Amino acid sequence: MSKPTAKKSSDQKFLIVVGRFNEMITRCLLSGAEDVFKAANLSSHIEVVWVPGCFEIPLVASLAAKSGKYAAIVTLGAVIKGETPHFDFVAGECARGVMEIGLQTGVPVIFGVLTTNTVEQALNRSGIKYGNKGRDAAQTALDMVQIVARF
Ligand code: INI
Repeated sequence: MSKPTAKKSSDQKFLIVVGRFNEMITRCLLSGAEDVFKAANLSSHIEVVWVPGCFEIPLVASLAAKSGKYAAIVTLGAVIKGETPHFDFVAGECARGVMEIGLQTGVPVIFGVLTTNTVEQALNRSGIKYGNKGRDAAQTALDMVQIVARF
């Protein structure tokens, strides 16, 4: 039986799941991610789905990963610490869910979710001062597709 061959990058689809909560920031993350796919001539290979917040990201990423349609899934969001422990649940469950989906399905699911103490820290990491976490996540997706294809 012949070994299954990895899809050519021209056939690969990528899904970006982005949280609408803190939308001013997550729009910047999305734009950074889109720039990376554009530079790789893969703009027409991405689909974007908006979800209400980071807590909803794992369910959608799980359904997408199990569909077998995507070479990788990029998750983007911004969880900013407030006065209650809500932050810990949202950020923690999102991170746990994202990791589990990758391990269960073998589809790279990239954690491009900012978890910061302040809005300023989030802005600085979405293109203002310290790079753009969305860009990094998209590049990681492209890298991980190559890496998992080796196995
Ligand atoms: N969702 C976020 O994406 N970021 C946050 O900072 C945040 N805070 O702080 O509450 C947040 N909450 C909403 C959450 O993701 C769910 O949408 C909501 O709990 C409904 O399930």
